Amino acid sequence: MTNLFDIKGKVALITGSTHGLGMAMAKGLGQAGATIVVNGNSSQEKIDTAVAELKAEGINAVGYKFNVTEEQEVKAAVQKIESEVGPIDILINNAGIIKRIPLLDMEVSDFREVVDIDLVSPFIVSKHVAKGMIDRRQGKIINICSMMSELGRNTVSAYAAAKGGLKMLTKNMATEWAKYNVQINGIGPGYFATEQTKPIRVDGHPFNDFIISRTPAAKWGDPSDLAGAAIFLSSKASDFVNGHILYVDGGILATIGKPSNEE
Ligand code: GCO
Repeated sequence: MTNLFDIKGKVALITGSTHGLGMAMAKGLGQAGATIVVNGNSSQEKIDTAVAELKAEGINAVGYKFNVTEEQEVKAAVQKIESEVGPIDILINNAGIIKRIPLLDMEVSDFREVVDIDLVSPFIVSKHVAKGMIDRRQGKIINICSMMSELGRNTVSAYAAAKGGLKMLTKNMATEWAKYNVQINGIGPGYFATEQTKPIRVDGHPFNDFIISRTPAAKWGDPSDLAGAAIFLSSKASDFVNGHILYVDGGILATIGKPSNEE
């Protein structure tokens, strides 16, 4: 029986993968044999450091600096990657930001910046990568959604609007592209221990205690917990899965939670 989860030799572009969940998924797919194309836009040094970290684990990795919100940069980068590395078999739209600001205090520019990076850029990057996947009649696109694709929370309205939209964009990509044997799905991470959540995760922070009580697994996720879902949605094992958001959340979305006096 062929290994349904075999992704050896596949080329995987992961946007925003110099750190955090993107780096964790890069390690997961890389350790499973994929060639990793690291992307970032902050600095070439961060990209080089991330590539070196992956190579130190025996992973075949290269890095490309481009701004995922600028279509001409994305178009040129995709062409460069596909000529220098090879056709992109797997695209993970991971790049994203969050701004924790109450709606009434949020500037329109802040709202637009979050939506631009978290929702519009997956559209831009997917549009240019999908063209080759459609021609080849094969490809995997994974959009990194969120608990906020399903639930609201104080101060993260722009992020929730973007991640809710990304859930529906995922379903529409599947609607338009599945007939070309391209599978487009999402991963919805729960609350993970990353730099992005550090400000709300410190011991004694009320939100930290809340998440521990609200998560049936009673802990923050470790970024390495995402590798299995990423490998599944990048491999033959998910060839008939489309438009699905796979939540890796320790059970948060399964429950309304419990009173503080219950175990
Ligand atoms: C927050 C967190 C969340 C998580 C994740 C949950 O402020 O609520 O940062 O946004 O990072 O997106 O799925």
